Amino acid sequence: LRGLNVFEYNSHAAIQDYLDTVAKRHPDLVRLQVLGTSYQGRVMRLVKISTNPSAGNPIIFIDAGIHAREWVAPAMALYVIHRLINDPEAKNDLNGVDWYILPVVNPDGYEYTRNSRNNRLWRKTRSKHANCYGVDGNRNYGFKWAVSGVSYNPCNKETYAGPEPFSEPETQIVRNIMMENAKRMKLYVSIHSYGQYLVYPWGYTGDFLPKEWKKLDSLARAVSDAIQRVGGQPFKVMSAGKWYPAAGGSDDFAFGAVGVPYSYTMELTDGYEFVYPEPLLRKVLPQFYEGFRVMGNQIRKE
Ligand code: ING
Ligand code: ZN
Repeated sequence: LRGLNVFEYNSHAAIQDYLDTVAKRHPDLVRLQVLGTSYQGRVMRLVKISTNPSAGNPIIFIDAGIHAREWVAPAMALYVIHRLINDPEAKNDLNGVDWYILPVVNPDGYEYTRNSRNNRLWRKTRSKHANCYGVDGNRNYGFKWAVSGVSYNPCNKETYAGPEPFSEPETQIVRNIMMENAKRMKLYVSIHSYGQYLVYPWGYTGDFLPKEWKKLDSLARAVSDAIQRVGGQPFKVMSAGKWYPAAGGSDDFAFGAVGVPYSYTMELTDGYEFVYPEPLLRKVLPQFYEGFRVMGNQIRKE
């Protein structure tokens, strides 16, 4: 693995090196697409894993790390890449499904939490608005933007929605991936931490559910069951807005604006808040992988 351990928290640069390595070793399976750069100029690349890119297979799109401090999320995304590429048993998971993975949506924030002593719990991007830094990427998407659960104050450290929808280059990049692949994109998961929740639209309101909520709910429960079967912790399954209403999230945008039929926010781990112990990754990442496998199976048979 050329110096990268998937059971550790890796830097954005190390992750990029790893992606170069796997793309070089598996040109038949892996393509890297440069999407643009973050506010501070870090490269953002989409990992496309497919045994047959020209078949027009349904796409599962996974992103992680929109919130800087949620380190287990990029680790999970990278682990999914690792399994899909290296595990002979995971070859089944590649049948008839294309996996598109963006492991670090907010690389500026991620590096900020890694490198500055006092900011391990930074959440937002690192753009500058008024005299303060950062936007909550998961309040910045342009569907029912800012109608609930946001701050309008650029200095709010948690939920500042931004001056306008998609003010951030990082959320623009994710929006573009979704729009460009809208027809084939059948499932979207945004990985976060923490709390062991698997939630689906709507996030902007808890007053009602989308009419397709039963499909969303039952797949989420199947994912949770699979994780439990291998000794993992089950997910609490509900609509995001029933948990707490907040608008401008990526899952609502995917579902409501792009028309992705299955759309989720996945909150990994519980008991350690945002600072999940690195030694436990070896145990939980393989458990969570079983959940992604169930998602693949569902999309394949639709
Ligand atoms: N939680 C998400 C957040 O952005 C969420 C989940 C989104 C809940 C929208 C409800 C509505 O607040 C974390 N951990 O970031
Ligand atoms: Zn989050």
